[in-house]
Amino acid sequence: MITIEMSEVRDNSSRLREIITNTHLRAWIGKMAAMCQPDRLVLCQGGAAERRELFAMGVSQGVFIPLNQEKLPGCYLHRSNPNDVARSEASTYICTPLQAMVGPTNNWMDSKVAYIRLQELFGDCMKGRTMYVLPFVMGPIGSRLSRVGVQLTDSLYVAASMDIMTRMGDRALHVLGESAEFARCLHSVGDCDPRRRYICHFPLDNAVWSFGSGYGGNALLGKKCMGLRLASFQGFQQGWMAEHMLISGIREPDGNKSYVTAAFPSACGKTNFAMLIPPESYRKKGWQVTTVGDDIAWMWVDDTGKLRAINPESGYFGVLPGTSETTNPIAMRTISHDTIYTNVALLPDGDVWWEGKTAYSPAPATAPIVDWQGNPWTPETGRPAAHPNSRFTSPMQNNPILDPAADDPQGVPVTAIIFGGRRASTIPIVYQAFNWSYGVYVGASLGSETTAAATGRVGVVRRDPMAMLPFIGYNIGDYLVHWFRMRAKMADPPRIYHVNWFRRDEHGKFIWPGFGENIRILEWILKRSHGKAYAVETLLGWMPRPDDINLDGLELDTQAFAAAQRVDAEALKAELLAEEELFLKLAGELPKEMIFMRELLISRL
Ligand code: OXD
Ligand code: MN
Repeated sequence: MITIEMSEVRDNSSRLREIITNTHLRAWIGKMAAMCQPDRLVLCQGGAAERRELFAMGVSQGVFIPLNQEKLPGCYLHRSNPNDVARSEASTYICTPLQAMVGPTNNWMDSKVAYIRLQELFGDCMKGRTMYVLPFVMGPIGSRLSRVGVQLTDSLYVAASMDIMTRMGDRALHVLGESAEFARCLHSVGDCDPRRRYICHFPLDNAVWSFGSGYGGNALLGKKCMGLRLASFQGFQQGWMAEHMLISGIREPDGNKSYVTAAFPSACGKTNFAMLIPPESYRKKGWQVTTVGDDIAWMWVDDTGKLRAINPESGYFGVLPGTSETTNPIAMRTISHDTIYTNVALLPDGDVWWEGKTAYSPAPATAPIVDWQGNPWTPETGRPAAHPNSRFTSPMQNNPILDPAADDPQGVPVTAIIFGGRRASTIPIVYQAFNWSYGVYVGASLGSETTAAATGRVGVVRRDPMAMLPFIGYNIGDYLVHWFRMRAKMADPPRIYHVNWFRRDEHGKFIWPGFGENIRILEWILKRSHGKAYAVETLLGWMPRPDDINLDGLELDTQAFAAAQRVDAEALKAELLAEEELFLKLAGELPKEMIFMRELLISRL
């Protein structure tokens, strides 16, 4: 890292000109530093030594607590402000000159008004603080879709996290060269007052200004802000797609490997899916799953008409509660070293704990367990020890089943797109859309029970089109039209499916075992996509006959599976009425294909 004094910025010193040769970047940094008035700037260059230095600095400043370095080498605990523990959708804005550009599902602010309001907040906000300058690349270096961003932030936690989540440092400046094309990401934790929290996106300026939060998607601006909101708008303009999707490689026993992408709302199991270990009977036959990405896919159609995908990130920011040796052993290995733990409980021996890590709460030892807020904790307190949205930040290189193509600029070909929600009733375990247009309708009408990943009520069904509701950086009507139109570019479009691992029986018990056993459903999905499996036509789409899913070794028999696949016409009618909530909101913006698809479904009913 290189320290730059404010005087050098003011004078545009020759040293500064040597360090940052790009005139556009230097001018922008100068302007932002003049507004924020940090004591100094630190340019991050990336690399292992710098990462160690960032953690050492964080420890001395109390930002990071070193964990037991024998058990968890290179791991640190960070506690966020208790009022700052999830994405703040209510404080998230798309700022444009015209409200019509952002549509009915985004908070809008006039860009001029937003800049004035934000300039007031950012004015002098870094006095007494360091401004970290973080150049980064989203996407494998050299990919046609990769994009450079530069984040300015007063948070050391954010600097260390961006180093894990993105390709940060000198290589980004190298990719940028003398170009003016980079996402301008300005960030300050400010005083972390939720009333003064703004996450403002300026898609027309390729810029994000985020104030008042140091947490996750509000603060790591490469992720949701640039990787989804700005990128989805650029994709619309330039003919590609930025989606809230994992990317997985699946190798079948015959050695053929296919890639699927899957869109699930936040905290619905994308990371578990991306790190799936098939049960032993499948592994023995040669099935293997590998991870390309667990949260974001950028996709384009190549010269042969095939949809290809890259993961723009280089790390995982995953939910911890519920993650264990049984539910996700790959994640457990991934987070066993060189990982930031945020808002988990601290055990007396310097290990960490969260609800669901072990079947039982850790027994209190001689010293007390400390909860995510730093208070003594016992199971009797009745409070969770870890925050329900506590997270890990780990580099993808830690993942023992990382796909060899995860860093390939050419990306991977997409065979199937899977939409999924968390639904206790109504929606079967799996069905296939009849065609691309109906698949877009299926994705657009996706419903899911809300989780702790965003502030607000948990457990209510919300319409979450393509799992992108909080992340579409422009008008949702245009977004859906873009999805329909992408079909015309493709010679052989991916097949589209819907899954629901979360259906419950009349006793409230999950019917489908989930996790590694999901490979049984993926087996049918791949066979279907390659034209090698049967299906029956139903109201909702193509479904496997119960015999078409391998249930060997499961408690669930064919009859129970058939019950889990049942579509109740009355429940489906209620579902269609519930979709009305979204359709009404989109009135006037709704592409006509959506209305046709819905009418076809109603007529099948
Ligand atoms: C995430 C989210 O952090 O979707 O990935 O909230
Ligand atoms: Mn996400």
